[in-house]
Amino acid sequence: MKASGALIERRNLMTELYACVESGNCMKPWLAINQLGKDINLKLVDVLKGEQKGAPYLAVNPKGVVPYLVTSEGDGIGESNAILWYLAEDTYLMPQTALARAEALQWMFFEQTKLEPFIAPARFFSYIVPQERSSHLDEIVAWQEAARPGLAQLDAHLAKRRFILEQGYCIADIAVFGYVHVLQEAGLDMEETPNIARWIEDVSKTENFCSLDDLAHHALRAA
Ligand SMILES: N[C@@H](CCC(=O)N[C@@H](CS)C(=O)NCC(=O)O)C(=O)O
Repeated sequence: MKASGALIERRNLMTELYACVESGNCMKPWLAINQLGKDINLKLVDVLKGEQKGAPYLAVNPKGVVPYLVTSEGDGIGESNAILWYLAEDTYLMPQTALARAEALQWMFFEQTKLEPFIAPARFFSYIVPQERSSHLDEIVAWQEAARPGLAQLDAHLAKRRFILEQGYCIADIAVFGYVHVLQEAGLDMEETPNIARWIEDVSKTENFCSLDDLAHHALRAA
């Protein structure tokens, strides 16, 4: 698949990551890029201003969401966890065996089905646009309730190992970290999940770790 429009002509340029600030999904590829020391041009898309649905960005990614990676050959990749998979190829962030890769995928799908769909909107209306919180109170409570079983499963899993996979830190940690590390901003209580709290500390200490704030600072400088 080639990125549409003008990008088809833009081959052999620097790889570009289109991202917005304050997004756990956008933080994932940004963290992997930094930990792998890859040279990438970060392009800020302001979703609060609706830039993701404007013609210039739709020419890059017709799906109108971020994150989105455009490779130096003009190929476009959407979905944060698919981008992670692409970036991690042949690096230490990719699990080494077929079984471990399958386990990583299992947690990456888990993140997109049991955690992110509930933590992200609860956080959005509680933390990103708090002025809209009061008109979404019932939904926020429902999202918080829906997130709890997945968080409990993750917490029980992390009681037995330091990182998500036995072999150590990998893209599954990055995928799950994106929104789980900001669960308090979604109004969820970290004290209910002490093993997740410990794992967040451990991920935050990995080499060349960078936070959501780092992404925001870099994006705003690049804009
Ligand atoms: N499952 C996708 C979710 C992408 C997504 O919903 N991105 C949000 C930002 S975190 C977005 O672009 N929202 C703006 C919109 O939907 O218009 C992923 O993991 O990349």
